[in-house]
Amino acid sequence: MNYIKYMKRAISNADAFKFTAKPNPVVGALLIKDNQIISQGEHEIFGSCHAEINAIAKAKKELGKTFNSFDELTLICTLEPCSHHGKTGPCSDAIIKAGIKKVVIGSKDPNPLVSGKGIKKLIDNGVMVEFDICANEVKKQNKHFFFKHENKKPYIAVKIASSADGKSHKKNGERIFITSNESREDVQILRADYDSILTGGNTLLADNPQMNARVKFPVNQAKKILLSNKDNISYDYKFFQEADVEIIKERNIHKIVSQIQKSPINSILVEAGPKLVNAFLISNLVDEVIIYKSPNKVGDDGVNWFDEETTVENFGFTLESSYKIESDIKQIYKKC
Ligand code: AOF
Ligand code: ZN
Repeated sequence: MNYIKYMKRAISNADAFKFTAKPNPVVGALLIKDNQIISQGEHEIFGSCHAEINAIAKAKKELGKTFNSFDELTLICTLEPCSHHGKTGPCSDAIIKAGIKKVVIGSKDPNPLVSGKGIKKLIDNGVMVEFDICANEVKKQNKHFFFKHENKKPYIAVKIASSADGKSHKKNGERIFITSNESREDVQILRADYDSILTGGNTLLADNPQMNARVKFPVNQAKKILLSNKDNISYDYKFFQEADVEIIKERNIHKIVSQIQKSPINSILVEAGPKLVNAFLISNLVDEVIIYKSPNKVGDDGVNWFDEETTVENFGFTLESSYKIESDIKQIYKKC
């Protein structure tokens, strides 16, 4: 039987939850009998039931109507069913308990807690398993999740707003908006895509930023990470409002990143001033730089993002894509 069209359907179904399931991967599952879909389930919200569990629960309502026993059904799932006790119980146990005898998997789970163990458990319990059906599409859909586990580091992007003459802000601290309203709206959507947003104490004090994703769709908001070694930070800053904030005193960027790697976070968006941004770039741990560039100049009383001779290319980045947002330009640079 050709399972590809069902796998593609499960991938599309899962996509609806990409902002609410994170930092978990999005996962879709279908239970089919011959060429008929009996039920569809997805992992909808971080911490809630996994896709397979939702698909099984929905199918139970059909039992005795469209099918008589779970051994008549094939489970299609985009990710290897889990085998661990996380926020929920192991899906592989639930599949075995339901009596499902055939499972078709998109990609193996790269999470070391699961990787291969879910498949082994199913096979050891007499379930027929096929895997690597549209695996690349599943990886692309969950790129930060796969990146973290395959590269043993979170995906790190640095976002900056720059004037035409390469400035970040004014030397006298006067608050100015470098880029347009439309670019700042785009940043909201960018934030929605990340598991964590990281900034430094100087940006907190100078700008009092909120740094959450102010978008019109449901989002599991990013964890906020503040790098600061000050002991008496006031919690009145907007950054702390309705947020899960971690303050890290460590200064070594490699140590900070490996600490974050141990948490469920797959991706970090760095939104900070020139000092911290340059420290991240020098650490060689950054995977992407996003520049919102305005056509307006700030002039000599502005602070440069980079030293005279330093450009983002000097840090090993290449322009991958760019597009206009009103009068600004958004440029995406990747490591190559
Ligand atoms: C599945 N089905 O729908 C998803 C899976 O803390 P938990 O219990 O939610 O477990 C999270 C981990 O489970 C996650 O890191 C990934 O390895 C796997 N995700 N597995 O069987 C699902 N979302
Ligand atoms: Zn699971």
